[in-house]
Amino acid sequence: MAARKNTKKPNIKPNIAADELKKYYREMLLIRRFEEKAGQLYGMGLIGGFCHLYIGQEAVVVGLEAAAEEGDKRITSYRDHGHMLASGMDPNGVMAELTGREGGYSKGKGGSMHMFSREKHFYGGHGIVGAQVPIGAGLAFADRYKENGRVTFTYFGDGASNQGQVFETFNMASLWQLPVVFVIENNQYAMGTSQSRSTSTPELYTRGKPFGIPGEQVDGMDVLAVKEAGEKAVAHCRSGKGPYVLEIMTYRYRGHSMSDPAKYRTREEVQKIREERDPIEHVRTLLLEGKHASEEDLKAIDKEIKQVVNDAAEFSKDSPEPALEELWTDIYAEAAPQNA
Ligand SMILES: Cc1ncc(C[n+]2csc(CCOP(=O)(O)OP(=O)(O)O)c2C)c(N)n1
Ligand SMILES: [Mg+2]
Repeated sequence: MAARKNTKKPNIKPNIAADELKKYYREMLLIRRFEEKAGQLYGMGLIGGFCHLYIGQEAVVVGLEAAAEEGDKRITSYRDHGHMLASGMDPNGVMAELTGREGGYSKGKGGSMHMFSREKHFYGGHGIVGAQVPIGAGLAFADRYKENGRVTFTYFGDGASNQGQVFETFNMASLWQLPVVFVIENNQYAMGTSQSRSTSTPELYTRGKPFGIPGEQVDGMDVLAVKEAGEKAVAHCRSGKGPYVLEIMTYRYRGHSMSDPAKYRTREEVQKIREERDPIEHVRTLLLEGKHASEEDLKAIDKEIKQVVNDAAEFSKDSPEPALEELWTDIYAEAAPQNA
């Protein structure tokens, strides 16, 4: 990433209320602390299988959720815990699923990459790179068909953006003017492959251009910039003009998954971005320097979030593992969903 140094004097735009900024601070902090706890539980052997953490990328999902309205949908890859929390899913249910417990969103049978919530319009959690992109267009197709004014946020990575099915989807989404925001979370790496080693044209926001889809690159370490771009994209989709591409420049601090030794980048690279570009620190500075919150106010928020995350871990430990008979349930749908 062109790690731009944050030299600008913090300034809250007049249309951003301090309460709103505190809300984003709280939401980003929840994701970070939740992910740190998930990392710890993984280390203790309480989470098994794959686990991809979202630490560093929090402003992307929080900014876009701020631009969403009730009933809008979201779908993403395996790096999905942040999206679930930002959509309002219960941290207890997410953590219990990570630890394979009955109280989890998929009754402990899905794990990190396989959680869904129709109530919060969250459609997963997909382990096959790029697979969620056509599905996201399908969700938008249903909304277009029903003429209900809803928009679908379809998230995918810089690596996934080189997949063939993404271009097929762009073509159809544009042809049918589907209300879908294609969100490319450009964290610059696809597992151990940097973008410069894998991608012929790094300007991913232009990838929709051959299909007539407008696109924009956004600073993903600035929650307000993400929100603003999200609002523009959503307005475009909702007004019936078809899809929109947002390439959001971000960075993941942890390895690709818990088993990644991260030999493809230096510690200094990570450290530099953490120090100069951290999205949570950015909002913290805005709040403090703008005198919209005191150190004590922020400490109180930290304490509150820590409690929510500890409670989620406790809830998970207390929840039993699924019974053996559960192996034979939830295999076939009982009825096709009508009003998803
Ligand atoms: C079709 C397919 N190919 C390869 C993989 C292995 N794989 C898992 S994640 C990943 C990298 C994807 O990177 P990116 O899209 O940038 O997302 P990020 O992990 O950075 O969020 C790969 C190659 C897979 N799961 N599915
Ligand atoms: Mg990536």
